[in-house]
Amino acid sequence: MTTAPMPEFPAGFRWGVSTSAYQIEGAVGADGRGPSIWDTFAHSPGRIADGSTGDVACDHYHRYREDVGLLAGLGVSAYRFSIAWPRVQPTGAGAATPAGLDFYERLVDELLGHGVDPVATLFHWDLPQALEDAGGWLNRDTAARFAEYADLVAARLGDRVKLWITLNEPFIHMSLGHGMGVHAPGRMLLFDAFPVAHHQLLGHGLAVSALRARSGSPVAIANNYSPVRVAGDTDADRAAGAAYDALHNRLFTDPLLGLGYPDGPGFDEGVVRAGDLDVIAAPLDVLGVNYYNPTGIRAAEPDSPLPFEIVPLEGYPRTAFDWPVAPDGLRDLLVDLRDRYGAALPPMQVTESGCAYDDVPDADGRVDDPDRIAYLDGHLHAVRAAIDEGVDVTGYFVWSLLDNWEWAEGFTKRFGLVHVDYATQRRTPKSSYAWLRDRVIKP
Ligand code: IFM
Repeated sequence: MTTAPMPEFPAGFRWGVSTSAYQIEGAVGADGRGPSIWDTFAHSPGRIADGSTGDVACDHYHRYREDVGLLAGLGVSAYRFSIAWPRVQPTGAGAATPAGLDFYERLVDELLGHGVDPVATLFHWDLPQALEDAGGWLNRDTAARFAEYADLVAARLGDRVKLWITLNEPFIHMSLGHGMGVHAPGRMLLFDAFPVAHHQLLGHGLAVSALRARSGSPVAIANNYSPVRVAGDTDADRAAGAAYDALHNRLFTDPLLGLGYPDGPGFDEGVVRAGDLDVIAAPLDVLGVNYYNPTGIRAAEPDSPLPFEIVPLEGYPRTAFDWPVAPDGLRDLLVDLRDRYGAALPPMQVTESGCAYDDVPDADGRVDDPDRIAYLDGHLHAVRAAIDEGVDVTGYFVWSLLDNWEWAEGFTKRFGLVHVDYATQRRTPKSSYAWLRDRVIKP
């Protein structure tokens, strides 16, 4: 597939790919790992589209050397992975299990040996089940436990991890995991899930201090954003758009950047204690931006439990997830974040951007994925357009290196630059892998 020439990116721009522990590692019983909420959820009948679990996933725990080889072949300067909390603390408390940290130490050293910067996310949704049994993120104590866990990880890896990311997409963990019940732990609290937002943010702030005490490396959080496209022109439609924007785009970022919580649906600050907002607003070195698509919003029907209605956006190509392919949304998002937060905003890195397609090997075993190439091409031009408008964006990570276990969708959605045959664990780089290497990273 031919695409327009890729514009140049600033010197030192960080090219990376992202993954997460439960989606690729497998080996759920290895080396003393405890159960997480995703083990429990995936093994509960009816929760996962294809009935699968992450028990084996991409078997990355045993194949990490091969996977680091794929990273090195791609030419990325960074790899964003997540650390499974239940490998480090099987019950979410107490001393670290050395074998769990050993795995991440081997991975980090392998990356460094290939000239790839390790970027470690501490929480990508796999909470130790024992903490969930004690209330999970509804329980304020989980924030303190998270900081202890951060301290244990940084004590071992603080000299080698090049960028820390505390939480991945706390909005998704709150909304899908605790509001709607479609992700682990499967709670359906709707707007009563607000304490999950506050306690994740508090845990983030406490973890920032723990990381800074052990490591000189920069600290970030990876938030998921979705620019709002108001479908309709009534005041009610616009109010619905503002409510959704507060929930998805501002609930986490406003307090992180020192503005406190915005007004929004169900934002009951009864759980917020004196001093919490200062902890949460600990300065960040980088804001991680995960972007997939904008969201269409209009006013809700009068009997709706929600103050907005999500509507499909017409006129865009769609991925296999039925998500609209809208690179303009990424440019708009980056510019809007700069305009909204001004001097309070640290440099941004796009910590996830990618798409699912039904990629199948051809008779010769090759996997051609022109739609992914077009997707990445459009989104990279969007990042460049934002940089041209003066926005400080210093990196871009593709989601994902490998096809992997896509949460409630199981193995039915393939996001990888590398195809994985789950029966054999054979990895096959797709045409997008070669395109990214040859046209973007090492032109
Ligand atoms: O696979 C997920 C990832 O874990 C978090 N961000 C979105 C991706 C695609 O749904």
